[in-house]
Amino acid sequence: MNLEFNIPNMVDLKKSYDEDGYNHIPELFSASDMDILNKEFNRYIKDCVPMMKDQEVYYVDKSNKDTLMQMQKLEEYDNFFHELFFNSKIKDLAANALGEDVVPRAMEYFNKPPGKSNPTPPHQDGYYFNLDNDKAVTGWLALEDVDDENGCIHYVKGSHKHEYRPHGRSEILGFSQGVTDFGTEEDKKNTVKFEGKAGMFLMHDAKIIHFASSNKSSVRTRRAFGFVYHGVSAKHDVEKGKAYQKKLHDELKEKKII
Ligand SMILES: O=C(O)CCC(=O)C(=O)O
Repeated sequence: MNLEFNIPNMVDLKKSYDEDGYNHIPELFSASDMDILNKEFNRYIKDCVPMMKDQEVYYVDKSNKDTLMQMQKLEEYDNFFHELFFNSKIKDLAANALGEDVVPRAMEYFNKPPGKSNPTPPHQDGYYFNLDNDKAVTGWLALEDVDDENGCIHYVKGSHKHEYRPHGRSEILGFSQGVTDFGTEEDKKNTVKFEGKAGMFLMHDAKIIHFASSNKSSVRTRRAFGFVYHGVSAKHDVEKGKAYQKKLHDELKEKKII
């Protein structure tokens, strides 16, 4: 893999991860490496998306392929992305954040197509993960410039130090649950937004509250990869996860959303 990872001091990263609940690396990849990644991803869309299962690919409008908005398990369909997820410094960053070796769980794609996207509701990933502890992280790589207009990520700094907040059905495709009591003074005070260039990398704790607005642009997309890793100490209740996914899948099928 011919990519150069621009990684700051790992000890400092660990310290800020523990304190804030996330890492922010403004330029993990240079503009030229982002060109390589985006070319590989365009190839992926052409060659691999047609092979994916319907529950792994979500469209805002499934009759319009230009509205591709979310994908799961990219690593299973392509060697380049398998390597990026399993054997690159992104995995080292996850292990550094958690303070233990990690197991890759799923590589994801998050887009907000112009004019049609939903907001990302405030949520805590660990609420969906079905783990017996909270040892998990999600890496998030901006594939293009992100800002207020196209829906950059916001974290509630330090929220990983508290208990899970109550979640309820959000009715937003791809984010079936959201925090129901979000918006307290503490939430507002501690919210930090992450505008940045293509190549900006974030890595957040399973318990941190995060969200993004919809894409308000009529021309820009808001494309990003997600990289989910568990710590080796976390046990995944696979059956519980599958049962939830099946229930969700059946509901979405019935409503003709997927
Ligand atoms: O890209 C987004 O808007 C949401 C991403 C997200 O929720 C995550 O990476 O856990």
